[in-house]
Amino acid sequence: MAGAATEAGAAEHAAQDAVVPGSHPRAESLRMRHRLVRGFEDGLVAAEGLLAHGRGEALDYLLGEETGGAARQACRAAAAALCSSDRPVISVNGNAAALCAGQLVSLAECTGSALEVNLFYDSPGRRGAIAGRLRRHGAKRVLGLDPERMAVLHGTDSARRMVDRDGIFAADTVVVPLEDGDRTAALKRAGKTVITFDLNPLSRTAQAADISIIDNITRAISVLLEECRDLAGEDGGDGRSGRGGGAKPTAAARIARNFDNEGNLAQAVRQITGNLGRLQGMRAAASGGDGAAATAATAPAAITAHGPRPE
Ligand code: PTJ
Repeated sequence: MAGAATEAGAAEHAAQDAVVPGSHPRAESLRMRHRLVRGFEDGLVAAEGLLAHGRGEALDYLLGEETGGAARQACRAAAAALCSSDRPVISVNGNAAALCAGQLVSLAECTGSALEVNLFYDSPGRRGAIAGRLRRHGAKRVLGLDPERMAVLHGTDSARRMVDRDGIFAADTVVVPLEDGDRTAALKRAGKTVITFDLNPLSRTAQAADISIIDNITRAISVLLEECRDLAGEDGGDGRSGRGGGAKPTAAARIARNFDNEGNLAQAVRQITGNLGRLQGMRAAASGGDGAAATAATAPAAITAHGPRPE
């Protein structure tokens, strides 16, 4: 049954992707746009979600549209945190569901996490559409749908404050992909470990989270899944076997605990400035200037993620 659902979900994505010719130099980027527009037409994605994707695209361009070392380290730490948590929950919004519903379901299965729909631009229709998409990709249970079971997460005034009593409210670790700001701080105040996917290393969410994966969710989710499967393999069981007592769980918990988010964000910022520096170097070289000097000038030694004010 779950297999048939997964196949239906995969067929849905394949049909959407087929519209973009594989030979196009920016095929992957166009496919992502297409998924979001279809997600909007199907009632999953908020109109504002399309704009949010545009902001993400610009940052992805600066990151070089590749998963850097910082993002890989963050994925390893996130896998360790998920596998050593007792009640992990993956919060799903419209953009995340449109871009990678199937992988979110796989991640939940692999790590024993619950899936909960939680929206900024909330409506019962969008909640239902997102839950339907997750189910078509094999999700057996989706939280965040029953108004009777909702509780208030204090410290944020947006619709995101309404969380499922059995889900985010009771969670010890929450994955919040493509988040919009103050909820991460509220989740942290409630004692939860927060993992985010965010292309913007300067965003409030990225800076407030415990583990910020600075990469496009469409790429990083596969890396995270691989890391979770690796950890599960090391433990000789599924992703959940990392929790409880014993030597391996302690190792996973230690990886998560020792992760330096601030240092990792600074590394992501260097990825951006390095790319910009290379570009400036190329320009200078093309116009006969000193490219090497220009590159060095634009790649300061100690960049912190706290330079410009986060939005
Ligand atoms: O579905 P809803 O109602 O919950 O609304 C979802 C959006 C995304 C509209 C809402 O959360 C929002 O407005 O978010 P923001 O404030 O635009 O923040 C989203 C963050 O995600 C920004 O920092 C973007 O750079 C980043 N982002 C956008 N696309 C991606 C991304 N990060 C990773 N992968 C992406 N594909």
